[in-house]
Order: sequence, then structure tokens, then C-alpha cells
Amino acid sequence: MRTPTYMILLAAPLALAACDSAEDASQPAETMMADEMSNADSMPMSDDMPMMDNGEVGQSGSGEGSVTEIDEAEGKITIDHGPIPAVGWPAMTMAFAADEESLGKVSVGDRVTFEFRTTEGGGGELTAIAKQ
Ligand SMILES: [Cu+2]
Repeated sequence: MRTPTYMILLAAPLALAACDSAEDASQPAETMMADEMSNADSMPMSDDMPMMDNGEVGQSGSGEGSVTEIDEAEGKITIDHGPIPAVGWPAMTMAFAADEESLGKVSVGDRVTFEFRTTEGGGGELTAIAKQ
């Protein structure tokens, strides 16, 4: 898929400190680096409600946890998951948007590994899930 986000997060402050557009970076790349930069500034690693104000959308992450609830009508799988540093999430129980394929792969109580994309409002959308 895409380049790991943390590489960009680490590179962005250095690139900016080295003074703007010395390189022939394309416009989309510059825009993306600016976005990642502002996210790094506001990354709430230890806030009590980190999912509410982390507005970065489309970041990829992976984690593991236990399925606590499956809502087929709403297309959601709730997972009690461990910390996911790649997106700045602590351990928590949350509902992920899930397509039919993901919904059919797991049951309540399963230990799972999963991959996801962040969505608006600090949510996540599963892109892969499998029983451990
Ligand atoms: Cu979470």
C-alpha cells in the first residue's frame, strides 16, 4: 500500500528545518508532509480521550486483540485491542467498520490480528482481520 506513515512523520520536521523547497519534491508530497507535520505536533499520546481529537484520516495500522461484539446490520466489529503506536492509540475497546468478508471471518471471543485505516472522528475501518 502506502509508505509507512511513521517514516514521513520522522522525516517531515527534518525536511522543514533544512529549509523549505530546496528539493524538487512534487506538490502532493509537500502537501502530505505538511499534514503529517501538523499531526505530529498534536499527537495526543497520553491524553485521556486520544481518539476524539486525532483528526488524521487514512493512516494505516495493525494490531491484535479480542472480538467483543459483532454487529452485522451496522457492519461493525468491536475489538478490545492493545496499544497501536503507529497511529498513537492506547489500548481500548472500539468498534471498527467492517465489510461483509471481515464480518464472516471472526466470532465474538476470538483472538485476532487485524489491519485498518483510520477514519474521521478517530475511528477505524478494517482492511484485514484473521483469527490468531
Ligand atoms: Cu482503538
